[in-house]
Amino acid sequence: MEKYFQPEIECASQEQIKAWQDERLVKTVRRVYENVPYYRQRMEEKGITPDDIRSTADLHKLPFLTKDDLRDAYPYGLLATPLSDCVRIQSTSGTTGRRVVAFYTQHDIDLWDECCARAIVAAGGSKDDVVHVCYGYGLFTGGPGLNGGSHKVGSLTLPMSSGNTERQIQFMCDLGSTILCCTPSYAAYLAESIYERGVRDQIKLKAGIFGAEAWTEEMRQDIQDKLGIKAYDIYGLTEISGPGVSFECSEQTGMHINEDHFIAEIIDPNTGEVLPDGEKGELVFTSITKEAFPLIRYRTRDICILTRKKCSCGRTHVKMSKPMGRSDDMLIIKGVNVFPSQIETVLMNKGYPANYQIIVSREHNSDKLEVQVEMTPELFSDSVSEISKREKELIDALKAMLGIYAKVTLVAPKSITRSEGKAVRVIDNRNLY
Ligand code: DLL
Repeated sequence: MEKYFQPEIECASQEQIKAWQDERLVKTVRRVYENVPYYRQRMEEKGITPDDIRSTADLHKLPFLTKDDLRDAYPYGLLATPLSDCVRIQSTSGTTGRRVVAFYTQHDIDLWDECCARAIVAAGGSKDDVVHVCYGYGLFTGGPGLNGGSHKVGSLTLPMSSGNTERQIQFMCDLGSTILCCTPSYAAYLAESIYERGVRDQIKLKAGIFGAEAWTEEMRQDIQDKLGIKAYDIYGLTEISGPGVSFECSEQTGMHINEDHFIAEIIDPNTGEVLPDGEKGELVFTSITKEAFPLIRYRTRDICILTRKKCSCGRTHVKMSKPMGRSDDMLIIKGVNVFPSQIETVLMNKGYPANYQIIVSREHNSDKLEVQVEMTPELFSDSVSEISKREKELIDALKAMLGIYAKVTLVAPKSITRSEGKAVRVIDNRNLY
């Protein structure tokens, strides 16, 4: 049996899982109430104390936490341990200004690595594998998470980070990578490049662990066929630790949530009402084993379904479907989280009116972002060089705000169709959900 397949935990009975969750929830709530003034205040506003939380059945009494709360509490407001006990910070991608930062003690890193190790083992990984990690390293959690998981499993780890496709393929051939970890769009791009170079027979890949963005079953099939591998989904978010909150097993029909560390709920995004298993709604997480940055009832904005059907792999932890959309307007472009409001802020700061359209597409497995911006009659110009200068200015300002390139097209006044209802700001042609 592989070291990080932990049947005593991953195949535990429902009663055992509930017992762990009950005990850990009670402890976590007491600890955050005592150590984090933010939580204490929010609980007091609701008229509850830790004595009111005796088991998971009382979870619904606790207030939700949102990304805005995290931004308000930036940077240290939700820290539940002394800063000197923390050994790492990671951050969500793409947001500037008040970012969301997550803190980790060594214990938190160990648990996170363990979650990623479970994902690697579920994808067939062992100490004999060469795990090729081309998620980004740095503040983004993808690289560090899978890197840590691979070390725990004892696999040989290639910390490639993203980019430099030529070198990725060369190392893959020379060093015999067997498990590829990256975003599904980069996997598809790599597959295409490997095909084009005619080196498919030099590749020893057997599995891929792909996540951080939405991808379809068609895309999975395409990557599997082109690379001759099994492609597994992995889910997570920085706020709750990073990748490995849930992961797919050999059945490839949804991702097992590590229920010994996280309690999952599905709620109606409009009313906040908790929905039964099998119903579609917004996923909410409570972390019950984290020291530095435990989040209680954190609203992920990801829309999905939870199911507890028996799984052929033997794992008993609840499964979440692939995210089927978001309950906010966040886009994930090239793996970077982008809010339309950030684009609007840039345009307003540069004196443009709020008549714009964001067009997202996917060409050759790479996301493309275009912003069409209407000029006012005052800004309008017949001079091509004047227009290109303004477009370049906006491209630079958007790059500074979002961290990624956006093509900017200035269009004539009144040329963007006006809507009678809500303005259609985003046209996403990728059909991801
Ligand atoms: O994307 C962590 C991660 C890294 C997950 C590597 C998997 C692999 P954030 O940048 O904080 O963290 O973005 C989190 O990405 O709320 C989802 O909307 C989306 N997301 C993550 N995994 C998946 C997935 C990382 N497998 C946000 N399918 C989440 C669809 C995903 N969406």
